[in-house]
Amino acid sequence: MEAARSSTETPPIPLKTNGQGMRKADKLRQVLATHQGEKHLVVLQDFPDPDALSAAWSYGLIAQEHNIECINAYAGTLSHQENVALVRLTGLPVQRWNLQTEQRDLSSFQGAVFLDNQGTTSQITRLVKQAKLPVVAVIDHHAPQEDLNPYFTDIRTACGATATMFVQYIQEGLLTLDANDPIHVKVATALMHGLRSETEHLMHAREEDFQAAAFLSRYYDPKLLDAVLQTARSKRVMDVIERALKNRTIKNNFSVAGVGYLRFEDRDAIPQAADFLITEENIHTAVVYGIVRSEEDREVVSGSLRTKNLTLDPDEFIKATFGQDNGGRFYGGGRMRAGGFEIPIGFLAGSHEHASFTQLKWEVFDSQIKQKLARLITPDDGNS
Ligand SMILES: [Mn+2]
Repeated sequence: MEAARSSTETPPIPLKTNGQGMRKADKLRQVLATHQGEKHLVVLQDFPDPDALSAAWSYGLIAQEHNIECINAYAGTLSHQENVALVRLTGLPVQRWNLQTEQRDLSSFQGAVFLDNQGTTSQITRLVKQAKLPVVAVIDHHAPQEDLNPYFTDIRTACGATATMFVQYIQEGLLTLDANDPIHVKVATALMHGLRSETEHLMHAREEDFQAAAFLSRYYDPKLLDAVLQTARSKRVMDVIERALKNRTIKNNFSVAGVGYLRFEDRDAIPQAADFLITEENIHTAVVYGIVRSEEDREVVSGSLRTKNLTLDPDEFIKATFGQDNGGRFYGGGRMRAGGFEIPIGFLAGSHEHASFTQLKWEVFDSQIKQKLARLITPDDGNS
């Protein structure tokens, strides 16, 4: 342990070696120690999942050890029924910032933290940049996106979940869990949910994810986890899945479905529909997308990719399919077996007095996305 700690050489593979984890934990402790007494904004993706939520809660408790106060915020919606249940049942501290209707002043914060994302999937990133808020930490398992120039970085693309990374920090001594502390029991339950949901109920878990789950098994509350998992899908989510099923087109083992318009709150129906389409025989990859519309008429094309094909890298696939915007930012990215994208609709956003316009707008985006996808799904068509 001491040897790993005092060694200055960088290990060649930043993967699951414990040495790497140990060094990172020490580095994080150092960085937090130099920010004592500060208040940090923990930025979550617009549609935070259990992995992000549980990581944020753990980060807050770790930071508290250094007298740092954290506010966890997301600018979209807690969309999946299980996520709503997780937050309600555990009392997980998180705030929704509606940037369309309210002004947010970041002057009370001394730093920002990005967990389970690297800024590309949150509207709050823009505010952090405008306020020139120093980025204290980026901790994630998605492929590297834009460089936020943080004091501390830990990006492990081979890691099944950000929750796993936090369990390792805890095991390295950044936080001492107490099985009699009700908050710790709930955090452990949230982390268990985070890493389970991120690894298809441990089906795709690697050794370190299993080790993390084994560690959490000493602290978590199985009944509470069961209550979170028992949450039923809403009818609207079922309807989106039905639309995906009806609209899907299949080619070269890809299943692609546009589901039209859906409400912001139901955005998570898209990955759930993709999860469903991928269960069909001979399908290895599913892409589902729709136009998500908020009450304030903000619209974005939102999509999810799920794959069982080990040779398909979701991050590469999405970046190659949709490319970058004028500012050089990719429209999405991915991690193992999953990816997502968001394409702003800009000037065309919002409801229109003519229903035909709304229909036309969908058709334009739908056919453009299908065409871009087709280039990768059937690369030979049109090239010969
Ligand atoms: Mn994650």
